[in-house]
Amino acid sequence: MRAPTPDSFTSRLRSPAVAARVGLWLGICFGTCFLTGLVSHYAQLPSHPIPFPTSPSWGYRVTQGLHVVTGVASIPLLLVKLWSVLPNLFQALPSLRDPRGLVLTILERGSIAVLVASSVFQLATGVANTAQWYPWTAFSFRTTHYALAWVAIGALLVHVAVKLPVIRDVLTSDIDATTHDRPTATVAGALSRRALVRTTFAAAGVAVLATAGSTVPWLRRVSVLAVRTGEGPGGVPINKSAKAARVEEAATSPDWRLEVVVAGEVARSLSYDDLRALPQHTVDLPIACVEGWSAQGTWSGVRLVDLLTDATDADVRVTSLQQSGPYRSTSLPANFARDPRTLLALDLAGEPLSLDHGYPCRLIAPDRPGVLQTKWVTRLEVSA
Ligand SMILES: Nc1nc2c(c(=O)[nH]1)N[C@H]1C(S)=C(S)[C@@H](COP(=O)(O)O)O[C@H]1N2
Ligand SMILES: [Mo]
Repeated sequence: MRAPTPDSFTSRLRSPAVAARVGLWLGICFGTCFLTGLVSHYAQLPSHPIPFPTSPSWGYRVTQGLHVVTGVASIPLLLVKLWSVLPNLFQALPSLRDPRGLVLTILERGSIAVLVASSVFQLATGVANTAQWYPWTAFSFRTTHYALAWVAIGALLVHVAVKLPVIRDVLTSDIDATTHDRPTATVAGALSRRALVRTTFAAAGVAVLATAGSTVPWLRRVSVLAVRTGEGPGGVPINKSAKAARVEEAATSPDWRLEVVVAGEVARSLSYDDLRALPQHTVDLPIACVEGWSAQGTWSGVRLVDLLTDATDADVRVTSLQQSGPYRSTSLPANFARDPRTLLALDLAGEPLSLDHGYPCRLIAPDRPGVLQTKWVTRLEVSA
């Protein structure tokens, strides 16, 4: 059997006209996904050289929702894009008599190989993450997903730069123009180019609707693929349960105390009743999980800044009862610690927190990734 050549592919649909139209939207989705991913990565840094804003309180909810939605939309777009350019994979290399052409071709194809591999990796790990499925143990999701995002966007920029003349030409011509087609791409497909492009965009739209319900409440009913249904005590889903975190006993013990540590000394030690006796405040703030789901809650409790009375402008380490796991303890930047909306919440929707939502008390701060909204808090440490 002979390997195919580009001429073995005869469908008119596999054309630069289709590739560029689908590619344009893929590029828009990828770019949005990249930028919102940078926001998420920055928000999760333990301290911020430039403060991350605490307003609007729903900012991270929107950027992370967009991150997941544009990533999901990219999947059908990428599949059709790859299908439309498949013949190029079988292009012969220029001969050795044309060394310059050979080097350029290898560089260009190399950058495409990197682009395809990193894009597939980003989308696959991203989707696995939204499904809370972590099949990898050998690497940290966040570090790897972040590093490869730069690889993918770099390779994408090279690709667009190389193809710019063709892209510009086909996007400004009629979709059925044949100027840039391969000579053998002459057989009409089952549908027109316009119909293929429209079907692809529709598929991307359906993929978005099927997942966006984890962020957009009124879409919940159509989002068959949304992992989180919005169900849970107080209308907020539960991420990690008290049982899974192995804190059930410590969280319900009468010996539980909230310790406020300043300069290495325990400055205050408060019981649950002590916390209840302090002035209580109510805020409406979302939990916006990095995995893409989010939900608004009405939280009541003690303002964090009231607990830190004489503390300075320092970051605050928030530690839970959990003994292990990456989120047992988080760093709360100074501007978040001082925001009057940042609470150590005791209640959700007018009821004491359920054990799974972080009883006796949990952190809730505006515009903060869900992963850093520490539950089952037992210690606040002012670092400086
Ligand atoms: N101690 C502790 N706090 C935690 C977690 C955890 O694993 N341990 N998970 C975080 C994550 S990933 C999210 S999205 C929110 C979810 O809060 P909820 O379960 O109350 O919705 O809690 C955060 N707080
Ligand atoms: Mo999360």
